[in-house]
Amino acid sequence: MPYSVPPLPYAYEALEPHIDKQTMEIHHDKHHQAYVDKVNAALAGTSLENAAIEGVLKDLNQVPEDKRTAVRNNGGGHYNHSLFWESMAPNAGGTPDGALAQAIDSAFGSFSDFQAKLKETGVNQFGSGWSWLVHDGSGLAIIGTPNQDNPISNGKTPLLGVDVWEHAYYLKYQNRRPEYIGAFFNVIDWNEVERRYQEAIA
Ligand code: MN3
Repeated sequence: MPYSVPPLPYAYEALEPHIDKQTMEIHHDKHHQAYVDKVNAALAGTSLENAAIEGVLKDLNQVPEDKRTAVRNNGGGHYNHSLFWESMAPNAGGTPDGALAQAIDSAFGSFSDFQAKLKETGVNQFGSGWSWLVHDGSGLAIIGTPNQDNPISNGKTPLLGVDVWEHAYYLKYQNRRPEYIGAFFNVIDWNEVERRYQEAIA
C-alpha cells in the first residue's frame, strides 16, 4: 500500500490565532502530499513498497542506494509531518504533568528551561529543519535535525517536533521564527507527547 496523507485531526482553522488556516491548508494538503507522492514514487517496485515508514527510516541502508536520498527526504517528510499534526490540538498548550513533567524537570531543570532550549535549537537550525524533544534510550534530550531528517534514523525516539521550515510559518510570521516557535507552545498536545513518552520508556 502506498503511503497517504493522514486527515488532519482538527479543522484547518482550529489552531488560530497561533497557526493560521491558510498555512495549515497549504502545509497539510500541498507540502505533506508532495512528500507522500515523492516517497511513493521512489519506493514503487522496490521490496520496501509495502513497508511501514518508521521501519524504513530506522535503517535507511536497506533502501537501494539510488533511492536513498529521495526516501530520506520525502519519507522523512511524510513521517515528520504525520507526527507534527498529531502533536498539536486546539485548546491545548500549557504544561505537561505526571511522569513526563518530572522527566522534563530532571533533564532540563524546569519547564521554562526546556522551552528555552527547544526554541533556541529551532531558532539556531540553519536553513530548514526541526527541533525535537527525544528519548535517547537513557533520558530526554533536545536535538535539531536538518531538512526532513528524523531522530529515529539515529536510534532516538521523537516525542515532539517543531517544524522550522519557512513553509510552516512564513505567511503569518514572515522572518520571525522565534515568535512562531513561541506561539507553537500554545498548541502542543501534551497528552499525545505523554503517550509517546510512556511508549518510549515501556
Ligand atoms: Mn513542514
